Amino acid sequence: MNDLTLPRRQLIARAGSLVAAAGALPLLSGCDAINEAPAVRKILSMGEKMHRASQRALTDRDALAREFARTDLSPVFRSNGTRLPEGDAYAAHAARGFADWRVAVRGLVARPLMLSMADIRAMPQRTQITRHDCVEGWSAIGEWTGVQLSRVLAAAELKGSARYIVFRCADRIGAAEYYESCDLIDALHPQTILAWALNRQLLPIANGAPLRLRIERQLGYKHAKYLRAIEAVASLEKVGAGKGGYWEDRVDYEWYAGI
Ligand SMILES: Nc1nc2c(c(=O)[nH]1)N[C@H]1C(S)=C(S)[C@@H](COP(=O)(O)O)O[C@H]1N2
Ligand SMILES: [Mo]
Repeated sequence: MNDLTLPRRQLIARAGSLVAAAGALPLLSGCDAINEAPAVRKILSMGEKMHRASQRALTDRDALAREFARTDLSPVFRSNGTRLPEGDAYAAHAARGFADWRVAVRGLVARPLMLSMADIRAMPQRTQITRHDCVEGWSAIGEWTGVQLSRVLAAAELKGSARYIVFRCADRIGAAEYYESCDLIDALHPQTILAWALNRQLLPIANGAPLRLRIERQLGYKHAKYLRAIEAVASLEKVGAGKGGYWEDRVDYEWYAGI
């Protein structure tokens, strides 16, 4: 089994067991006296430090997600959830190459925006090769290009009262539109981008055209596709049923889906 297919809990367990093995080595000698030797105590305390360091690395909200090389790209980046939003309106936008698509930036901002895809592409761009982990147990590595969400929020002049960013999508699953949200740590994280290209091609419809969120420190369901609005709010209470996301409100998916 390679890392691509390992569920995140196993990855975390694996990282933990490497650290545990380092800490446990001297104990394997089966000799109590050896534990008293300064060199061994030093090794043991190194294990402790490594353990603390690994905990920090696994929980540090500002840390960067791993970025990969082009040679690591998955041959196919599969799609999941909605693959084609229903309805004539979306079909008409797709037929026009999303030339008239607008993404609203609204809520607790001083300057609400209506961004065209041209507006978004005219801003400074970031490209990143990252691994997408779906809670259903598959992963894929893709190259994403888009604008950092932090730039869009800066252009809209986020107000001091904003605490969360809500993402509104153009697709419905059942009766409800898909939606997601994150806090400002993730919203302003350098790898959180609004992506319009996958593997240097325009984003396919199945993967969220014309614009989708990449929020690399979290699981797949947080990466809202088919973005039509970005809303700054002070609380998630009045968003959906109050848990901050389509799946969070319906099944037991966690709102903070850290990988
Ligand atoms: N709007 C919208 N966004 C969505 C979904 C969806 O159904 N609708 N599915 C989510 C899930 S569960 C995953 S794993 C990823 C899949 O992204 P992909 O289709 O590019 O693989 O999109 C996420 N974002
Ligand atoms: Mo997913």
